[in-house]
Amino acid sequence: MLDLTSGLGPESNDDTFTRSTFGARTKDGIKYAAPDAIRFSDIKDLLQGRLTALIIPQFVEGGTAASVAAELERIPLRSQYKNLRDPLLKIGNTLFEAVVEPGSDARISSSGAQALQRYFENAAMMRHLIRQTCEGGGDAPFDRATELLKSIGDAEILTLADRPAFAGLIRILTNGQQILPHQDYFGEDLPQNPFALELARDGAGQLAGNIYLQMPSDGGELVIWKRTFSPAERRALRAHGSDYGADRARLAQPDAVIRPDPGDLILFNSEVLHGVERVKGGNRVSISFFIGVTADGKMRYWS
Ligand SMILES: O=C(O)CCC(=O)C(=O)O
Ligand SMILES: [Fe+2]
Repeated sequence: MLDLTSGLGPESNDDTFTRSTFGARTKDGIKYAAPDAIRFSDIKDLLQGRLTALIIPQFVEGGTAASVAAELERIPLRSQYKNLRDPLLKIGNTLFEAVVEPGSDARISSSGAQALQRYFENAAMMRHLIRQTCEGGGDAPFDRATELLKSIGDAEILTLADRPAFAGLIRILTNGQQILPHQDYFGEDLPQNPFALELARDGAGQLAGNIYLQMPSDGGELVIWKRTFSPAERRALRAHGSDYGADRARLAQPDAVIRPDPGDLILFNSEVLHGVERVKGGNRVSISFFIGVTADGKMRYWS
């Protein structure tokens, strides 16, 4: 039986700004920066709401992003979220699925130990498969993202009961699909875990990171509302027929609508409400992960 209660394991504001400007530029709470301009203070700014999003344009060169997306789309081992009705395709398994009961509101799975055992076995295999596949396209973008985090602070894969989590989920949204507004927070899935307790402290929090490999011709924007709704508020806002997301019609205008370019890496606070606009004309392929940041500055990533 696995016990998850132990172990854890220079800038400017200006109007002449363009996305391709090197160094760093901030406009309307969105910071665009080259990889070598990223600092741990940017992570803090995202956690504390001074920044809505941090965009690293062309983190993966456009041609590489396209070839990696094409290679990844050939992997037959895809799955859908076991605990969501929406048929969202992905390669790799999320911790959320392993610990949360299908269709529940963040209740821990009763088949917990077995599901977790499978999750950890799958994690190692899938990380290997995805890395191999990406290298076939000439690059391993997720490894580069974790190298970037390591260059700015203490960043490691999240471990649970001394076993490494899976990180670097491939998400494929097909024509007509969207991700409804939701919040992602480790503590809601595993509230008693020591890492969850660390993330609940003042100055700690959770970011989402996505590397966009392929974008549809229309739609697929990342949409962010800079506010957090309680579980009860989210239940009240829930879209008809959805077991996770809010009804857009009941929400105010979002604070940011970002259309990623292929190759961009974007970080934002996953604890605020966010979603993805309906995809039209082609698949949207991304590599998705979370970063839990503790009050003393440890960054632990998983998917
Ligand atoms: O794909 C995106 O732009 C964001 C997906 C998302 O909900 C997340 O990363 O938490
Ligand atoms: Fe999310």
